Order: sequence, then structure tokens, then C-alpha cells
Amino acid sequence: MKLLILFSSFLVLICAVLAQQQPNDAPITENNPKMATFQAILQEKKPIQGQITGVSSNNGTGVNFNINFFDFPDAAMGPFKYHIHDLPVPQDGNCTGAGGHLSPYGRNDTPACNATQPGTCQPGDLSGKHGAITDTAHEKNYQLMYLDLYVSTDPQSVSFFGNRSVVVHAANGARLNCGNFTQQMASNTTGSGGSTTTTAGTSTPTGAAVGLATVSKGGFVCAVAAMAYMLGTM
Ligand SMILES: *[C@@H]1O[C@H](CO)[C@@H](O)[C@H](O)[C@H]1NC(C)=O
Ligand SMILES: *[C@@H]1O[C@H](CO)[C@@H](O)[C@H](O)[C@H]1NC(C)=O
Ligand SMILES: *[C@@H]1O[C@H](CO)[C@@H](O)[C@H](O)[C@H]1NC(C)=O
Ligand SMILES: *[C@@H]1O[C@H](CO)[C@@H](O)[C@H](O)[C@H]1NC(C)=O
Ligand SMILES: *[C@@H]1O[C@H](CO)[C@@H](O)[C@H](O)[C@H]1NC(C)=O
Ligand SMILES: *[C@@H]1O[C@H](CO)[C@@H](O)[C@H](O)[C@H]1NC(C)=O
Ligand SMILES: [Cu+2]
Repeated sequence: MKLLILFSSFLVLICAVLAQQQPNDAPITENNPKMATFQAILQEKKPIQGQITGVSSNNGTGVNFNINFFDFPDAAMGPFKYHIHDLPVPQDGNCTGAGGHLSPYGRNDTPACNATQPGTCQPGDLSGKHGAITDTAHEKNYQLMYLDLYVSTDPQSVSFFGNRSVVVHAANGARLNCGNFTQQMASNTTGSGGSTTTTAGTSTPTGAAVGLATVSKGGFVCAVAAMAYMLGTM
């Protein structure tokens, strides 16, 4: 009996430790190649126009985004959300083909991203982390800049977004528009033309999924053990 109590309190302790861990946390990306720039332009003849551009931050930690969206449909269709999706847009422009959100650490779409803990969100969930587009009735031209610490301009990183796409959604999830990210030449505007600073920067692989599998397996073992224990005491 004493042994059982000892075992169960041990179990509770393990479970508490496991519950505290965030198995889906995305690491901050570092050593992103200098000046690497990727831009996605929304398709013409679809609702919402404009572009989103991501440039490696100056110190290589995270990516600076510059967003300029306009020509919104009825504001009642909002708030509008936008994400980096896993796949490029097919040639026919069908946004369904972009697949799901960029989520290299296995985080699901639900629960919704809590912006106070951006590392727990899907790296691709830009509007979850930085805010959805709400005030389109007054703000005809949505412009925003921010640093996102969880996506990468390094093709070696699982959080690399440069070969993927952006999708803009209505509040009901409908995919209103989308576009491929494509690499831009580093814009070094010293004089006229031709200064193509190629971005052959340091490409250090970014942090791998640190023990992700182990942690989620641990959670499963924990649940099974707890269930077995409960059954045993009945
Ligand atoms: C990189 O710069 C950002 C601000 O631009 C800062 O928050 C961050 O601490 C810096 N990281 C390193 C490793 O210097
Ligand atoms: C997006 O990129 C993919 C891969 O390069 C390409 O096959 C596709 O045609 C592009 N889609 C559009 C709409 O340009
Ligand atoms: C886009 O692709 C989806 C899935 O393949 C399909 O159901 C839908 O009809 C397509 N939409 C258009 C406008 O072609
Ligand atoms: C988001 O996380 C903070 C703690 O970082 C917590 O106080 C808050 O309740 C959370 N919000 C939601 C909606 O879960
Ligand atoms: C995009 O690049 C990443 C990292 O190099 C790679 O793992 C992924 O398969 C690529 N995705 C596509 C759709 O090409
Ligand atoms: C632009 O090019 C000039 C001359 O090649 C160089 O001195 C400068 O550092 C470059 N600026 C940026 C932002 O790369
Ligand atoms: Cu999306």
C-alpha cells in the first residue's frame, strides 16, 4: 500500500513536469543569412491585393516582415487572417493547393495561438502572433511591420518560408487570396542598377525539434499510466 502511494505520487510528479513543458514550442531562429529577402504578391482579380515581404533581421535573429494589403472586401467578412502555408500555390492559382499552415513542430491549428506566448504558436500563424486585420472599414490600406522570431530565411531550417506561400482568409476561414514567396535580390540602392549583393550568408542549421517526439511520447505514457493506476484502484 505504501509502495502504491509512493508510486502514485511519483507519477503525479512526472505528469506535472511533463504538463509544464510545451512540446510544440518553436525555437527562435538565429543566424538567418544576411539580407535574404522573400516576397509574396497576392493574385490579381481576387479579393485583397498587395504584398508581404520578409527580410532577415540585421543580427540574423528572426525575420522582419513588411505588409501592405489593400482592396479588402466587405469588412463584415473580417477580421481577416493570414498565414504562411506549407506549400506553394499551384500554377492555376487555387489557394486550396497551398496546404495547411507552416507548422514544422507539429502544432495543430487549435487551440488558437496565444500571442503572449508566440513560441507556442505555429511559426506560420502570422496573424495569430501579430494580430488579425480588423479595421478594414476605416483602414483601407493595411500596413504593418514587425519582427517574427520563429520563421527563417535559411533554406536549411525547417521554419524556412521562402519556398512556400501566404494565404489571406475571411473570418470563416475561406481562402480569399494567396501568393508564392519568391526570393528578391538584396536591394542595395547605391547608385543605378546591377548591384546584386548575393545572399550567400552563413547558413547554420537552426535548432532541430529538440526532443519533441520524446516529450509527446512521455505525455502519452503518462496518460496511460494514470489510467492504468485508476483502473487498478477501482
Ligand atoms: C537581435 O536584435 C533584436 C532587435 O532588433 C534583439 O531583440 C535581439 O536580442 C538581438 N539578438 C541578438 C542575438 O543580438
Ligand atoms: C508557385 O510556385 C510553384 C513552385 O515553384 C510553381 O509550380 C507554381 O506555378 C507557382 N504558382 C503560381 C500561382 O505562380
Ligand atoms: C480548388 O481546389 C479544390 C481542391 O482540389 C477544389 O475542390 C476546388 O474546386 C478548386 N477551386 C477552383 C476554383 O478551381
Ligand atoms: C495567454 O497566456 C497568458 C499567459 O502568458 C494567460 O495569462 C492568458 O490567459 C492566455 N490567454 C488565453 C486566451 O488563453
Ligand atoms: C521548402 O524548403 C524546405 C527547407 O529547405 C524543405 O524542407 C521543404 O520540403 C521545401 N518545400 C517545398 C514545397 O519545396
Ligand atoms: C551596398 O553596397 C555598398 C558598396 O558595394 C556597400 O558598401 C554597402 O555596405 C552595401 N549596403 C548594404 C546595406 O548592403
Ligand atoms: Cu491560412
